[in-house]
Amino acid sequence: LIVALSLVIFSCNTNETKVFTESDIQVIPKPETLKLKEGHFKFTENTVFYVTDDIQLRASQILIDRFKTAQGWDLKTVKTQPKSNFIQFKTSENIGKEAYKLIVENDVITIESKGYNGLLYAIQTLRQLLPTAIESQTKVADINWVIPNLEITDKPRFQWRGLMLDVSRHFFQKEYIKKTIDRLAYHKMNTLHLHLVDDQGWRIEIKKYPKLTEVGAFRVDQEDKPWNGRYTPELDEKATYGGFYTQEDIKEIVAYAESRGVTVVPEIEMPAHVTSAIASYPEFSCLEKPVPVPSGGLWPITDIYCAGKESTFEFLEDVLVEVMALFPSKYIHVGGDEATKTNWKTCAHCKKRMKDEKLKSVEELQSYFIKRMERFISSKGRVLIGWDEILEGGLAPGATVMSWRGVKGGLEASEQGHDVVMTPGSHCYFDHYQGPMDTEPKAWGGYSPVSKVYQFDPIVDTMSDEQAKHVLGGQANLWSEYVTTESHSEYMIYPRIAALSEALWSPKPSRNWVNFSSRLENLFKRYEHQNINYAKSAYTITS
Ligand code: TNX
Repeated sequence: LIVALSLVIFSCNTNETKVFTESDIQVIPKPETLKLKEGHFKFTENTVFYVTDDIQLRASQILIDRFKTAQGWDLKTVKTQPKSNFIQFKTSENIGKEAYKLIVENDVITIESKGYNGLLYAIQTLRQLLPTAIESQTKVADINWVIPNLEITDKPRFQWRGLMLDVSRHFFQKEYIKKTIDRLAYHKMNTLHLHLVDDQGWRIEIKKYPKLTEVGAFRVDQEDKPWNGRYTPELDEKATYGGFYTQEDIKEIVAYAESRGVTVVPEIEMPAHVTSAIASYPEFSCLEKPVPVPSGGLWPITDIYCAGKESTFEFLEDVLVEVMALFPSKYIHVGGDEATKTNWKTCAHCKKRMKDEKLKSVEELQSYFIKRMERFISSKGRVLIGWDEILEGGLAPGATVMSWRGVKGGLEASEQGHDVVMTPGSHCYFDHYQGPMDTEPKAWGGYSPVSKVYQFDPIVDTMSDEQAKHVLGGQANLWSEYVTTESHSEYMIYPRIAALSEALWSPKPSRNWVNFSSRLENLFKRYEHQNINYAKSAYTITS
């Protein structure tokens, strides 16, 4: 069979014989079907992109930029069909939203897709079919830019293929976010969830409440330090560590993501994990006492939003109005996790609310809180998504659940007919260790090496077909209590994201760890060209 699949290609430059076999095709995530054929296409200085609309032009630009940097070529786009040596595009209605077909022949490459993402993914596949030097950031010596003739049909298994970046515990610059978006698209991932609010920092400018960023975006210590919970005004004066995105920054990030086929989902935490907001506006908490913005991964923290006062809801609705104007995403994440409800039990406003609304427990009060936000968000035509704690005390009617405490929340929500995104800590927490603890940088705990991430399946065996239909996909979460720098963040993300991308994209029967890990070496070369500080510890893991 291998002999049958092997195709002899005579390199024009060197006259050397190059034999292509299926094992030379190292694309990650693995395409749905691939057929090697006889012959090859060779990119030259005269290769042109035949484009008939703007999105074809935009997608082509990605490859044009690569050839410009890596080879110094200025590949052209043309509007009339050339005779040979070109890439052409076809729009097809009989293909999925993110699907594509890629046909490589001697003189022409044809890309068929329905929408922008399919087109973009075909370009990313072409990039991965080319020699690794296509990723070079400097001009390389002349290379034989040959791709074997082939036919690929490809589409994602899941529609939600995400990564969450926690930019609260540690702040990451806009440029890093944009870089990460490029890399998500490279892995055919389509969702970037930004955790913009947590105890340790409020990271988005809200015009109506300027103190959220003036006060809430800065703290004294960068590192994880014990905090005594007492307010010391001198600390505020010294607060230097922090940062936030202006609304202009957000617009830039969202537009950039859109051009890379990535949706940015904002998370505005509530009712807990909000010390940064309470430090800015203590009146929205039950105790109304000033608190500093704490450092590190402290939990539990008892200061949360007051669920009794109307002003809290007015504040949150005002915030969400500004957030929704910036993020076109269908989903708006409201957190909802780990709310320590100690203060709610003694707060007069909360007690009155419980009485008025006939709520029997503080869990029901949290459910009331989230249901109110869900009504507001759905009245604006958006969908509320929250961590699986939003199930407690009753799930809001239109809510989608992000299952993080294992898959239990996902099972329960899908059983109730709600959509879910699976992100169990066991496989999807990129703040966990990925190699031996004594040689890896300090991590949150847990052990999720690349091989384990690869085993992830958002569909749980015990799910009915009906439940499985509610599984939108999966996501990795990189909490940043211990992740202080961009290079450390990269270290935690790559190559685990490659394993996740294949788990979420490729047909389940084609999943094979040995085969995947044999393709990793090639990806690592590409990461090196892209200056990504990937975790080399993945090398040592073979099973
Ligand atoms: C739990 S996952 C949290 C985060 C922490 C994380 C550490 C979730 C919804 N909440 O606040 O950063 O654990 O792994």
